[in-house]
Amino acid sequence: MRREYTSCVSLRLRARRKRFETPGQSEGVARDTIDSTFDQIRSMKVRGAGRIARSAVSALKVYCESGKFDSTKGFYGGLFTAGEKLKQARPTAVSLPNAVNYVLASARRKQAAGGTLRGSVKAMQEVCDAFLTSSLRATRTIGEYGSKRIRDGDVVLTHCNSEAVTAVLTAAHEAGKRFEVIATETRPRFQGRITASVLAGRGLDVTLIPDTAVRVYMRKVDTVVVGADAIAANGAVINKIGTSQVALAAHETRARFYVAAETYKLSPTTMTGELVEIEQRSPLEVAPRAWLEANAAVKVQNPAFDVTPPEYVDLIITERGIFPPQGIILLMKDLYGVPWSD
Ligand code: RUB
Repeated sequence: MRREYTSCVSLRLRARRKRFETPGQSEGVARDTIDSTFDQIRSMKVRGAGRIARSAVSALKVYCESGKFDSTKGFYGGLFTAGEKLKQARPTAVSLPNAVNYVLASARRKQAAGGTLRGSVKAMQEVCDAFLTSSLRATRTIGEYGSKRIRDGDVVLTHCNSEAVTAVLTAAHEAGKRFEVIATETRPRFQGRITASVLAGRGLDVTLIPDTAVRVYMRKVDTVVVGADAIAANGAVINKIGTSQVALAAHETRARFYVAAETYKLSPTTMTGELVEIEQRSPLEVAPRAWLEANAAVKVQNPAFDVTPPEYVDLIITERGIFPPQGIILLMKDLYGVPWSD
């Protein structure tokens, strides 16, 4: 479990399958960090939309700090190449391109404005730091806002492992509310065990259940709180596979269904009708190699995420306030502008 919290910066550098080319910069730690961060995200050693975003930006910061750059052009060129590579590590969590684009958009503006190499490097380090700080602050704020929605005596169900959700539940616990948490185990990667272990470690009352038991337990659940990898312009929520089944069961029993997500999980491209790509992962996460080989005629599908339609979502808790899913488009326009206006 400890591995789940490993910062990309401190990761042991590993053999690399794909090499990252850094124009104008010597060999070294920057390339290793970008490549190892890419691998850590892809292999889910770093996982969860928020951590993925911070991990990528931390790697860009290491790039800024580590090199002897030949020129400003070389520095920015390497940063753009690194950012573009990192964005490819996992397809669904929009936090990743949003976080990297935040850094790269700033780099484009600063490059256009001119300036010394030293000033450029320093400025980009500060941009990375600004993202990292505001990301952590956003999660804390969501915890504070979301905790007010948890009532004494509630039974709260959550699925997968989300830092935004654990922030909500921890803040409610610290505010003295007494409630019970049910955590689904979240097959095939069992992220629910992380949630259960983290919350129990903080003194919360937690029960771990198989995913297949959700409908049985939903009868006693008052509130569901889940995280998000992406939120579409229509308020649909893309989160760990199984979330939409949890939402259906909650809808049936009239349990409230809340989503806790930082605003950098809003997907701006969905404003113009783009769909969020759902990651398909290896069959080896579903069955062991020997079984797959013995049953070669069996096709295996392993989608990592699913889409919960807005009709099944009551509220989306962000650091900018709490919104019904239908209100998300207003927040998106505010943050990203109106896409068809330029
Ligand atoms: C993790 C997952 C989480 C969201 C939100 O999926 O679906 O619910 O990423 O997490 P995976 P957070 O384990 O495949 O990355 O609130 O921590 O950003």
